[in-house]
Amino acid sequence: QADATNGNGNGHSPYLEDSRTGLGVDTLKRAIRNNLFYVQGKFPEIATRNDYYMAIAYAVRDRLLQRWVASVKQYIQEKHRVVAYLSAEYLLGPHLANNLINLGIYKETEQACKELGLDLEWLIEKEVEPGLGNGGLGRLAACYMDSLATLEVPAIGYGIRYQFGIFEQDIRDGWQVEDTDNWLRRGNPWEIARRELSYDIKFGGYVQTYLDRAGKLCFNWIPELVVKGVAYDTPILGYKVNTANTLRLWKSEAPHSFDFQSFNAGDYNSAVNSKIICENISKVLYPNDEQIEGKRLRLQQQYFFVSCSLQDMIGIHLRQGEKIHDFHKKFVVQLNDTHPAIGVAELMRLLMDVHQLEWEEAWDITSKTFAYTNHTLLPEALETWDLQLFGSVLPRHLQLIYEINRRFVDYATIKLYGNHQKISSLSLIGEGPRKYIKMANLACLGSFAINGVAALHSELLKKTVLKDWYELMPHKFQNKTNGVTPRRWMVLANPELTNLISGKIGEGWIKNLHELKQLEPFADDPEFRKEWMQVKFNKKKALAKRIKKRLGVDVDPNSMFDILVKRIHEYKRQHLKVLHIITLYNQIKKNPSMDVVPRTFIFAGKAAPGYRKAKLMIKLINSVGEIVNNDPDINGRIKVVFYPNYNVTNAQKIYPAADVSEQISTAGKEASGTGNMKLSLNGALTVGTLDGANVEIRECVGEENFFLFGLTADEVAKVKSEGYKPWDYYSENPNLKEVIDQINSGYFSHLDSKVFKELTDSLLYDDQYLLFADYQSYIDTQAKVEEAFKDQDKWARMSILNTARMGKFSSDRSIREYCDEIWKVESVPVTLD
Ligand code: B1N
Repeated sequence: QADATNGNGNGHSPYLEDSRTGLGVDTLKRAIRNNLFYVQGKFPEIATRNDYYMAIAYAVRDRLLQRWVASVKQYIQEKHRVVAYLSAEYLLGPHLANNLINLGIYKETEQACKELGLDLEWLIEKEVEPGLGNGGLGRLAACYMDSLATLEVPAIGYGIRYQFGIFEQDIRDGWQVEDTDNWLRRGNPWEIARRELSYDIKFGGYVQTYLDRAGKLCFNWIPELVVKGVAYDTPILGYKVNTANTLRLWKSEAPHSFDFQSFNAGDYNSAVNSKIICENISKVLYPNDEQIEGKRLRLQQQYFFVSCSLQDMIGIHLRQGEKIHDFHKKFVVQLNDTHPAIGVAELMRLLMDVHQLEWEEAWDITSKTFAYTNHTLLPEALETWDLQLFGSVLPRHLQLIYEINRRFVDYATIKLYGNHQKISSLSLIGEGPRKYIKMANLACLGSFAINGVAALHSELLKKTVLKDWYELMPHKFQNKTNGVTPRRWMVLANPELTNLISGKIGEGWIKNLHELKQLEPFADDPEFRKEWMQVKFNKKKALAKRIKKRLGVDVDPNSMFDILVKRIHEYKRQHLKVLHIITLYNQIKKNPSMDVVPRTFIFAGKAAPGYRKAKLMIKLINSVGEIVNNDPDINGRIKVVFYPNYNVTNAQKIYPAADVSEQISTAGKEASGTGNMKLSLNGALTVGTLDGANVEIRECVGEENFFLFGLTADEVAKVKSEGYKPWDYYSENPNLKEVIDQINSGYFSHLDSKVFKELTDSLLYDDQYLLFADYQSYIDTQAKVEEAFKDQDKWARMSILNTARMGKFSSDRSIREYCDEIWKVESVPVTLD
């Protein structure tokens, strides 16, 4: 038999590879066949596509487990310092292909499948991705988990195992329709339930105060509800290393499957009810990106996963025979925005009420444990909790926050010599018609480091929302510019470009993205440019095929693919893009024979279900598309497409096909952006404002390879302070006026002039995000884009230089900086025995 392999499947080794760890083709074949039989209980004649997917997934999982067990074993035995990343969201994307790449067995598995008569790619497409996040923040957490493992840093990601992730989006009659995301429907081969790892989490009730025998004041929290949190672990493997870290997500359950007291008393309904209430906590992800909803359930979710996680960390620490006093030496806890900021009060509670430490020591440990990343300046995204609501869910934490605040205000009063305005802005508690808790302030006070996610964002933080904190504690403030993992966003999403690049400069860039710099000389090589553009064309052709299949719309892969994909939000200004499209449309209508570069405008993104204007923006895009795509005067020269259900899976198909990357937020509003990085890495040229990480991308790729437009953040602030009047721009710019009047006339809505009124009125009379102020600059810049695209050779050069100069934007670089400058953790190479 050809089962004896040496890991390359060539059968020359004298020993038989273990079918659960071996990496050779023959061994993989054997593993897949075995799994089909012993895990799925099927044989080839009756196996479904899903059976085969599962058989392969379990084969890969076995190989992950070997590395995972080795990693955990080594961390425990050698007592390493560990990073705990706390995030309410992880937008992982499909696992199978990523794990094959990181294991280094994509080719071997492809071959094994082929020999079994299977198409690996077809099976990969079968995977339902875990959509446990909204957008950039959740995806960043996923990239960071990949980089932590790749850099061999001991780390645990903690979060929530939502039963339903981000909703699935469908478009009907141009409108967004939401459907539930039942991602666990067919089971999840990538997780391992850890039934034995569970914690009781209390909610509501009241706090008893008493003196113990030594006369010490003690607090006893008597809850109204107790929920059990059960750990579900997903191994996260690094790229071509043995390190596999843990992503530990908590599922909420009832402590007993029934409330037997009620059940025996005949109250069946209330018995079942309590089970439902408990399970509700991890039931569904809140689909609001950067728009907080002060709902009780959301606070319960936050506390639930944070308390489980901190109890888990303390357990790990104490089981290693260490002292509670050294907790902050074992763990550093990164707060991914304020969603887990309740951890500051919870660690105080655990240290004092459970582990009997005194206040001073508990605070010393707590404030050496946490670090806080801020992800937004938008006022509507800054979390606050109504104090009454907060107290009814977390009565003990309310007491603790009052005490933390009392001590802090005393300190601040002396430091600030009684500057009341400043002190009240720094206070953890806001006053108004109703009192509220300010989570950003709790995070700032309880953390030893505070960082923004791009250079501009970190500067603006210090000047605006966190100004008072910066002045009081400047030493805490840092910048950590975001990054993305080249494994998923190049190697996996764009194997063709990966091969082209590696053929010239080797594979080192996959782990050290700065090496892409070596591509620069090839930008002058006509042969390389041709190959480069051929890869781009093939990716465009593949996307065009998907568009045809999904939407029935024909798009020409020779046209410029102009791409705007991200969550739908007014500040991201998808409607500015629409104004450009209509302007172009009007130009062609007036001069149908004009020489215009054919363009395909591709939009994608979800709107929060309760965000009316965002949903209206989707309708507007589709309505404009319907007219433009079918107008004989246009004759297919411009096409508008809204690709439904933007998620990681679809993003992997879209980025590689982009010629133009639209990054057009109002300057000062997008904290960083990460889609901007993925697009440029895949050779798209950016049209962008000086916002978020665009600023740094432009610095790196060179201003001659970036299409800049619009006001700067400072100018935006100035225009606003001087009393911005959008109407003036409207009345003074005939093209703009024509576009707005046309939308208002019902031209794109079957003559119904009311459909888009909410949107056009908000532009004409408010225009918070300064679309009108940036309109002409945007139109002029788009004309330059068009000119540049006409010279395909020059375009190819610019495209290559974009990729070649993206080295900085690897999440490996970001994580290195976090490790060195915040976490103070070191790499631990894992050895397999
Ligand atoms: O975080 C990303 C950044 O690249 C984006 O610029 C930023 O918009 C995004 C509340 C958020 N900020 N805030 C959120 C998400 C969910 C939620 O419930 C806020 N997302 C961002 C990564 O740094």
